[in-house]
Amino acid sequence: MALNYISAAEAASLIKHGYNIGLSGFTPAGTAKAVTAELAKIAEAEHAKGNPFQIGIFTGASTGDSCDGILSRAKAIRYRAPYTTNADFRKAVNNGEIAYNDIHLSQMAQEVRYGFMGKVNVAIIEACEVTPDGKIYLTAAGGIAPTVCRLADQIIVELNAAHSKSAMGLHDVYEPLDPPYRREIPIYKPSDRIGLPYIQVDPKKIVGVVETNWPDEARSFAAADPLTDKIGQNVADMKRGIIPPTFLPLQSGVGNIANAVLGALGRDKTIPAFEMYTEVIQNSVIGLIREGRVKFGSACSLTVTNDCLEGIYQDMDFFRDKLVLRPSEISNSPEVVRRLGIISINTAIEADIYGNVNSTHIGGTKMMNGIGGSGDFTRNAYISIFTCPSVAKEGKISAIVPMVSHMDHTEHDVNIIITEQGVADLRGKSPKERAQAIIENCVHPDYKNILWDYLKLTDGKSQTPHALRAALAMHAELAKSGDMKNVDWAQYK
Ligand code: 0RQ
Repeated sequence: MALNYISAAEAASLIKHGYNIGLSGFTPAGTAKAVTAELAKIAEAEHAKGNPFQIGIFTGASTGDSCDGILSRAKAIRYRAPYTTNADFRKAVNNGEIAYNDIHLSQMAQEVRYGFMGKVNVAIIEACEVTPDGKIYLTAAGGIAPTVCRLADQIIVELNAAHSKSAMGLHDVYEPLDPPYRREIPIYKPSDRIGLPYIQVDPKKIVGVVETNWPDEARSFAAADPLTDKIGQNVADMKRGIIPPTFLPLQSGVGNIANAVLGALGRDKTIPAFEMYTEVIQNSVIGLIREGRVKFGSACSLTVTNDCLEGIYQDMDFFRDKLVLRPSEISNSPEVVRRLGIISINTAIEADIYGNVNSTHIGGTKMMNGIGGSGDFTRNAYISIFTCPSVAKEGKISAIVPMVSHMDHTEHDVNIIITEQGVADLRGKSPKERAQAIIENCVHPDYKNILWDYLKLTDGKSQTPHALRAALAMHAELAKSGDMKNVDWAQYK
């Protein structure tokens, strides 16, 4: 059956008000771009005529500006799941304009399959190749593409020449059966391949192929600075402990700190060359693969700068047996993470003195990005680590507080907290012992006495001592005076 080549505008016109669209991609890597940009124009035109036009978006993780950004500004999104990083989307969510369902990334594909979010009407899939018999070769990310391709009534392929056809073979496409028929996911080491290098779809469902040449919209990272370097070094220094001599596969979150942490781990030659079983591969990991410090990378996406991606495509003969991209429910599978014994490293917005972590909300109410894959890895890791600078906003905010204003990762799941000040190893400790370790090692000097004084307000004896009226007083003080340091415990005595 011949493929039907159409324009991005023609493809967008197939998407109607009220539809749910399923997108390829995970972070700005591998996501649809051209059709969503045209869809925003349709939404704006309909709104100008006084007609409603809004859709639901199901995807792997964040997308780029040409999806979440453009569609948010066009007020074209009714519902979206999961993780996003776009500032305009964030603004719309916190203004109450978009229903945002922030779920664990490993659960996204199965919740769509279970029907929890409604029907997938159209899938838009970025590909580096598509064949008339329905083989779709993905680009820089796996995401939930296999699932939305299978469930959607119609598939639009964005055939993007900015991705080299040498990406063919990078993917290992595997979709588990749903309960009660699900079996184990047979991955026993990060490099195991268990599926196909393409998504096989019914070619009759491919309603159009849109040819584009649109590079991924991944952010570039700030160069490591003394603060991120110190955090990275603190992570490298905590390798002591009960880790097998062969070391264990690493997962690392996304962002400047994560990038710096990987850089520091790579430089520390007392750590043997290691493997990654992670969701996102950033620039630093590609450098470490080239240097032989990382032996293998299993991930959901190559969230790298475009020059770095170009370098990988050009050196595919070198990278082919050192990288694999998987759907997010496999890259982040709790079953596989627990089996392999992953060391997970993610970034906190804030942590409390007992080890609970807030990864998603500013001041307890405003969404930042979302939980991403941090929960998939943290709860199931061999060792779970959270890093963050000890203070934010020129020192007016302490990242360590008496009680987190929103909780994503509980004290039961968090093993180690690391700031530029030092390392709090919480393994094997009771809550009261954890509080001592966290305040002593991780808190900024400006806040140490404030937190010791908070503990004096408690009975000091309970399993988890709190003075409940004062537990969020540092947040309340920030809202009132703009500086947590002004908190006055006297009123809570
Ligand atoms: O504000 O943007 O105004 O400067 O939060 O903080 O320090 O730049 O750190 O970019 O690495 O993001 C947790 C959000 C950190 C991210 C989070 C302010 C701070 C700054 C950003 P500005 P930084 P990063 C992998 C795994 C959750 C999901 C996850 C994230 C802005 O890492 O989304 O881990 N993680 N997924 O000033 C108020 C505080 C603050 C604060 C920082 N306590 N109070 N503001 N900020 N701490 C990803 C995937 O799953 C795909």
